[in-house]
Amino acid sequence: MAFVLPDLPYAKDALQPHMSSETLDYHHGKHHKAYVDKTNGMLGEKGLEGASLTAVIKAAKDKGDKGLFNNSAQIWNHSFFWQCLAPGEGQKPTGKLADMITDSFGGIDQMLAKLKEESVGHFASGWGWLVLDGDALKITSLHDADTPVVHDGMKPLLTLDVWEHAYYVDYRNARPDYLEAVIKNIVNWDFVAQNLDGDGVSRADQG
Ligand code: MN3
Repeated sequence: MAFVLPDLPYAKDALQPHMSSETLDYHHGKHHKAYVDKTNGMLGEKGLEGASLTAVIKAAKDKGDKGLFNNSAQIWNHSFFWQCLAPGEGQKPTGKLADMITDSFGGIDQMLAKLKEESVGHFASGWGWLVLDGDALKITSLHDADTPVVHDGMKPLLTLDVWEHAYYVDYRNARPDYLEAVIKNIVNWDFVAQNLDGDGVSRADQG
């Protein structure tokens, strides 16, 4: 069965002014869709028809198949990323997640500053991540299409796309301004908290 482009979990104009409908037209409708189409076009020749998305990503990694890995991993990364966002203003972590953040980083603002610093500082294309590493919260970044799906023990909680296509329409080259707006306003902290169960990988899987 072919993989599909998942619908956005909100209207295309719902994240404005922080992320425009034009950005989502391109980022979801063109970039994310292209990863889906390219992956589907490769599954037959690779003998992977019927495999789940995460199984395809792991098989591509094991075989050193960069084309299949990059495209399939980007399906998963984007499917996870859209769920990490939600319409709103000034949304903040609450409850157990907030307590864990304070224990690990000294406070929510300190964690958000560290997440922004890591994501701004990632050279060229990649993804900023808040993950569970064992039972501890950790901020890291992964390059290009690299994904927690292929890192044992790295359980994804939140990701931020720092490829230029994520911000060029709205912020031109100003990656820090994009990250400031997203981190301070439209993160879906309920989704992030849900992923504390360690099952974040399954929430962007399909097939
Ligand atoms: Mn992207």
